Amino acid sequence: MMHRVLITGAGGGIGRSLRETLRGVYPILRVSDRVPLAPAGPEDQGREEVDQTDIADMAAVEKMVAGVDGIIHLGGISGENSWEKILEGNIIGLYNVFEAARRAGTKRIVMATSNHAVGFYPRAQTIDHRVVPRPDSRYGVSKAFSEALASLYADKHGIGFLCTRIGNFGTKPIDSRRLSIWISPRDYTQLVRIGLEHSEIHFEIVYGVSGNKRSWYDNSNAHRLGYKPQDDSEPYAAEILAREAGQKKDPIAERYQGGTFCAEEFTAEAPPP
Ligand code: 15L
Repeated sequence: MMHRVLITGAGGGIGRSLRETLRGVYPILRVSDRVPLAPAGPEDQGREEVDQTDIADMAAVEKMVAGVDGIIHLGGISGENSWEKILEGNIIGLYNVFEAARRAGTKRIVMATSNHAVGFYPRAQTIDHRVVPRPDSRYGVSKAFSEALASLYADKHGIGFLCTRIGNFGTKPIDSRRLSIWISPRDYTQLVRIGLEHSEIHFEIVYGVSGNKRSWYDNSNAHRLGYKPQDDSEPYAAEILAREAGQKKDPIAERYQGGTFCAEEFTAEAPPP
């Protein structure tokens, strides 16, 4: 039973959206970020607790997770960055959240991993949740690490994990690459609720994508857990493709699922297989 649910990284785009869509779903929603958040809303719409924590600070993280039944972990760095920043937010910060959750007896974590953990798979290939990671960036490596750490904490400590490899979250797809990886707010809310409420989650990886006709993913693991996406990027396709027609594109970015994350800092002499 989820009584108090914590959202880390609640000041980011996905966090702000979930704060709205999960309002009143659980008796108490605790929202946290390292930057100040909007104050708690009126209690009659669902009780909120507002917290400010830097996840690199273990003592603060222990206070943040106290009394929490489930965590939606969105905190950390959400794109490519320097190794120092990735290390602080996505390796040390991530470890602090999982370890503090273990000490506090938290039973469920929904983790925002990313398509960039597997970004070097070619677009011509359909991949499922069982492929080995092919990170396309330091950020992608940190997301593969998050899946490995989640697996450890599931097997060794019995915390149930739903790792959602998010494609691109937004109210609509923003370009042709995102036609394949887009997820709408209502579909992501549905996945998060499966992660928190499904009775039999040990360690699962799913793709955080809507039911896109152009998807590069076999998301059967999400469907097995009950996910029924309501949205598809297809109605946006004609307009986006017409807008991009004739645009010059980077061949590495175009060849791989991770797009520009693959092309940035690329120095190999030939494209990988
Ligand atoms: C991600 O993982 C990022 O958090 C987001 O900002 C986008 O870059 C997204 O991937 C994407 O691939 O579009």
